[in-house]
Amino acid sequence: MGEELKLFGYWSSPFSCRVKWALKLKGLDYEYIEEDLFNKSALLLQYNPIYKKIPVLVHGGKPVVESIVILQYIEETWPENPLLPTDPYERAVARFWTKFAEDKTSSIWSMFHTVGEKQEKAIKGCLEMLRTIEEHGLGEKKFFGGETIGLADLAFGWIAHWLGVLEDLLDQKWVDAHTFPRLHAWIQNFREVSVIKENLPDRDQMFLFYKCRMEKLSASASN
Ligand SMILES: N[C@@H](CCC(=O)N[C@@H](CS)C(=O)NCC(=O)O)C(=O)O
Repeated sequence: MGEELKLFGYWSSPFSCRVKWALKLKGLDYEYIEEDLFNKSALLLQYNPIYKKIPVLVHGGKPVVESIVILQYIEETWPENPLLPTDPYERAVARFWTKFAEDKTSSIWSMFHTVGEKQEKAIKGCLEMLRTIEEHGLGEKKFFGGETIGLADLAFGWIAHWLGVLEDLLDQKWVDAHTFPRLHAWIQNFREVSVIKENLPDRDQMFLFYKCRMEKLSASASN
């Protein structure tokens, strides 16, 4: 299929980064359109009328929404440089962890969108999730699906970058080589992949972005 590819995204969104990484791992050319989430474009609303969220991938004029659905669409449409193992059992395992990442997203994401007690609760939930990944998800493998980066790794990508920004903001350290040795090694492996390394949002910009957001949340919570 030689049709035009467009990605509607937002610079700091781990959901749009997942899609960007997948497109680049597949070596696909696409046009990136940065959305203003505070003043959404008519096109975004037209393409994603149900959730009105980014990311949206538009392929030959047809929109695909929801980041994990988009990743699966990309994998099925462009099977070269596969994001899933070939063995059916290994595929099922990789899909399980992708689903696990998706199922936990909203509770994890609330760490970035709450303050005070709610945030502490969300952090506790996140640490439990990280413990599950540490004990059951990675084993001795470099990535979730084996020796090469795949779907589940992209789904957990926020752990490798966004979580560290939150640690800095709250002046806490949750993931290190001692507490989460496998996860810590996975973070290094993930960040070493050149497509990932070259396509992570700027850390200082993210720090300021989330700092500002949390200050606003704290101010409205105390009013
Ligand atoms: N489940 C969605 C989540 C996407 C999402 O939450 N996108 C946010 C940006 S990080 C968004 O568009 N927010 C705009 C809004 O909620 O109005 C996915 O995986 O694509």
